[in-house]
Amino acid sequence: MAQRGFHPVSGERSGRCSRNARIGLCVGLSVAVIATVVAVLVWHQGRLQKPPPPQKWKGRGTTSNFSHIVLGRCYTYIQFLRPELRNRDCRKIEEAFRNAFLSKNPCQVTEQDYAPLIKLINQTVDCNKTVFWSRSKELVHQYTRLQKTLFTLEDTLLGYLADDLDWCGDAGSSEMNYDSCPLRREDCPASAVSVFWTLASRKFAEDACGMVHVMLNGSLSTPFNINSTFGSVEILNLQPKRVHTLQAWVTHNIGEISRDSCTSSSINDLRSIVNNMNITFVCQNNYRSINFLQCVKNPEHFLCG
Ligand code: DN4
Repeated sequence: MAQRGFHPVSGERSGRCSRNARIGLCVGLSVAVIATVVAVLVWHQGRLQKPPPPQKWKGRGTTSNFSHIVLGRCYTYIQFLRPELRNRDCRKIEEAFRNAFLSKNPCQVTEQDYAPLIKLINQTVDCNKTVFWSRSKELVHQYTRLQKTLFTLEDTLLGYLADDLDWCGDAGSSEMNYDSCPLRREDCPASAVSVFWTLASRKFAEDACGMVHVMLNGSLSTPFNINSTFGSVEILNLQPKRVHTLQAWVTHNIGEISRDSCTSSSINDLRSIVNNMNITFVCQNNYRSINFLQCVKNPEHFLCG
């Protein structure tokens, strides 16, 4: 007969063995239960602690499908509009645009944040082909769409990508804020969008050469507004060593009394600023080519007969 407490074959003490096994099993089970409870608690806590909602601003939120639009515009531009840029990497360009403002307070985005995007695009406009504008967006783009050798900022890849879009991120999230973005005049003067346009406008002006043009709206009492981006950024960043003449086309809405806006006081202000920079100023009232374009839309008007 086997001795009590000894296994008949191995000779080990079977009583202590089963007690140790039970203790081990108990400890193991307890650890598993505690781990499960902790995991459930952490998971539950995580569900309760959603990321804080993005900051609320007064302007429209990021344009829906922002990334898709930018990518699509980029391919359209390099494939069809300006195939000379076909070696640009649209995926990298779209990514650099997004990274400039994502995960950041939209009132603290800097020009430096857009530097990688600008570097990737790297486009130059030939001398004599730069066209600025102020308060004449639709007409100037109708004109450059026909005169394909002329470029407004929105006819360059950088401006083309961003034209009419809104965008902003949020410091507490890696997502775009589709609900609201800062308004330039009410939330912060230097929003992600505003910094972009000021930078793009400055660079566009700095790079201009030869004779440059500007289309101004003569139907306004002040066709030249010193506070506009043209008046406060572009004019001041023309390089007199590169630009010899600024030609202004002052247009009037068809059917409105056509006055000689080139002698108006705001255009005289522009003339003084430009002349002080040692740049020649030339002004054309109701430039004929642009009149023809206006008449396409208003063929019945007696001035178009
Ligand atoms: P404008 O006709 O007074 O302004 C044209 C549009 O651009 C308006 O919707 C402006 O918004 C908006 N805008 C102008 N400056 C900024 C800025 N810094 N940040 C955000 N939006 C802006 O003419 P302008 O002389 O002020 O601007 C036109 C000139 O600047 C052109 O020669 C372009 O090269 C360049 N630019 C173009 C654009 C664009 O295509 C934007 C900015 C600058 P709001 O004033 O009605 O709020 O959108």
